[in-house]
Amino acid sequence: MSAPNQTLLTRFALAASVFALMIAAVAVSGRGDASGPSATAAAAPVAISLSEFALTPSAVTVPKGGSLAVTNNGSMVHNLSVDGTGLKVADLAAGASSTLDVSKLKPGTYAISCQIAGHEDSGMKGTLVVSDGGTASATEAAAQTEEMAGMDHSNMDVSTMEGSDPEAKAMNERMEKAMTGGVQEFLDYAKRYGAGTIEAGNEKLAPTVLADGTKRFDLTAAITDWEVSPGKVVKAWTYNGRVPGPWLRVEPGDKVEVHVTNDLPISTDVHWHGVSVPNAMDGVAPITQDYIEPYKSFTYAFTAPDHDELGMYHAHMHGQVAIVNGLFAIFQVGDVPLPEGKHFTTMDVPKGVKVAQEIPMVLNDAGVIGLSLNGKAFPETAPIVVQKGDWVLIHFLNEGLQVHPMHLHRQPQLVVAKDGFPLDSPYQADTILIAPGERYSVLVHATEVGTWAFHCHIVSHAESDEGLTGMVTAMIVQ
Ligand SMILES: [Cu+2]
Repeated sequence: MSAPNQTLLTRFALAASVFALMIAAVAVSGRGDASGPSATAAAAPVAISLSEFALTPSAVTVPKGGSLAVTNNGSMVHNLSVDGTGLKVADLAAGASSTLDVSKLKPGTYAISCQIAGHEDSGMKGTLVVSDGGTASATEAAAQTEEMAGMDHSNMDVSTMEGSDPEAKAMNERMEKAMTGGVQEFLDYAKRYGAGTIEAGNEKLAPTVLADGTKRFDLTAAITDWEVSPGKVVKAWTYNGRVPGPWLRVEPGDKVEVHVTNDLPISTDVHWHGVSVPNAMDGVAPITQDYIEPYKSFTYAFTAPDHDELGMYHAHMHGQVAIVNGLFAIFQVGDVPLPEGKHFTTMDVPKGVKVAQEIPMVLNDAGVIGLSLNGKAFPETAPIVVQKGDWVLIHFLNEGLQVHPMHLHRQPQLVVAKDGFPLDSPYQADTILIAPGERYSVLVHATEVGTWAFHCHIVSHAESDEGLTGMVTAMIVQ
């Protein structure tokens, strides 16, 4: 293994221990003492959290006669069913809670799942153990509930452990192993990206140029298999089979045609988000056009604006499902202008600055794709590999349901444009908050050799009990 890899491993092993400490600090104190006075109190509901796409904890134990406190901590509607028993919590909106009485269940093990189509297959399944051993203490249940509320992705409780406890040692060993394994997988994927053997999104699609100079693109919307992370293949909603779909790029003033064929089972449309198009081409069925019904086509035709724009395109119809499941991509007119020959806090952008790489980072957090960068979740996220001294232009585009503060270690990001509009006063930052629908363009000067973590700083979007996850990648400066 090369030196940068070792550095990365060391760094992430360190991150693992910091994470463990953090959990120790925030987890509520005290496991219930079954012999204490609270043991005789009525059993409090045992907490379980629903999110995209997991039940946390995935194995939950409820004493005989007890109940489950079910909270939807995700961003989509979820429910919870005890399979084969008829017991079910009705659909819960994001943030909603409900109690599921399972007192009629005999001691034993039951399968539990979210019954919204596709959610069980995507990971929202687990087991419910109804235990025989009397009621759990109210303290324990309350502790679990509080822990769940504070720790989106964790069911660890190490608050009463010492580093010398065998249980703590075993847990730490598991965590380090998961963390190290994930990092190694990421580095293996980095090599495969380098070799071009991974099917990635944002593929630049060359137009067909018609006799009158019109640039014509063909898109097909369909449900296709898409590998989000190693071994996790989902039924994604895609343009031309990839997530994100093709990166369409034209010049100011170009005549453009985009021929869209709908192979989805439902009607669709295509909205050109942040792109100046005539009203009839805005892609909001049934207001500005008719639905593009299954197996039908529609041609969007417009003249690109006379100035640079950085937009996106996505389904507007049922966007809450269609977009987050993968129907999103970039539409760019011209370039994002750069502040050449200007001095900033610690950066000097030279005149005629040459951008070595222009890299889009399309964010998503929901649907079958889930927490992801360019349709991929760690460890299958593509690293940004650059040479020392390179200038890199990165476009963040948020197609998800939540805000994401994107943090690049060590190298500052110079924000040069918001939603494709060049800023009068570009500014440096190390963390850029991108809300749904927003685009930020940042210029990075890769001056420091090393493997630098690059991730969403909502830490539960980047870490889980299984190690790094979701919205994590790295900038590798060689
Ligand atoms: Cu995030």
